[in-house]
Amino acid sequence: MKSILDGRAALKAEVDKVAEVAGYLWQNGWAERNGGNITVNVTEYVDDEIRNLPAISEVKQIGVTLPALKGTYFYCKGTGKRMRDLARKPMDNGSIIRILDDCASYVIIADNAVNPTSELPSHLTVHAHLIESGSSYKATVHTHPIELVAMSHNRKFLAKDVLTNILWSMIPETKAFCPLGLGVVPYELPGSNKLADATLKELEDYDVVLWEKHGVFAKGLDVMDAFDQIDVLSKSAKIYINSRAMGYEPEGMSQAQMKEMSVAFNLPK
Ligand code: 2HA
Ligand code: ZN
Repeated sequence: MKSILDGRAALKAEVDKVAEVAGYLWQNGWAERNGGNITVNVTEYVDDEIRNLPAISEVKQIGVTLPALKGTYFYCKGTGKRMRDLARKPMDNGSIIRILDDCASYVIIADNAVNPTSELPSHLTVHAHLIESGSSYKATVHTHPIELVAMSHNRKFLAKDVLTNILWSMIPETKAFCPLGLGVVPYELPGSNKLADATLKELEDYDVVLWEKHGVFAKGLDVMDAFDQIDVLSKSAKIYINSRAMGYEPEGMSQAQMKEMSVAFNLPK
């Protein structure tokens, strides 16, 4: 079957990265059933031929008006689709959409009429803010990492930057590769506007935010970058939990050692 990716190496490479990350999410046990979402702004890979492709769906409402998205295109995981299936067949379990000129509606253009994620309004709202702020970030990922979600069930970890400091102190790389730390969004109903608004606000200060008793939401330069930041935080959470399972509170790197990291790697915090 003909695909929009045929003969478009750069666009295909982006979708291939989504498929690779979807496989990692499944292998890590972070993506049960249809859990999680990925959206990527692929506008920079769109040529005139793509701009002229006919819609393969009716016009659908986003639910919000986002002027910054005029003329943009996104790869979106399909609603109800499984990450483990997307890993093998990204264009059967996701689709490419075109935002229409009213900035409030969209159509699917390729390859199949797979309806995008139910979380589309919140993902697109984040993308609109990224564009407005001149960010070069192009990807958003939502997933359910076991250890980080487990830690979100303890209220003492939810105060500002408590978890950030614990996770940074478990292994030097975590601060180097997730230099803004982990924001926290108190529990809200999945898919709700309240969850979207709280996430958007927290993403002003962090690249990854923890949704209490649910999962994480990350933004990144590309889907691999968003995944890597979740992965290093998750690694630290595993080290913390393994230490506790051996019967002790892990010592953690000292504040001086973490400061030394910040100077050596020119980190913002
Ligand atoms: O779309 O994980 O929270 C599946 C989800 C929503
Ligand atoms: Zn979820």
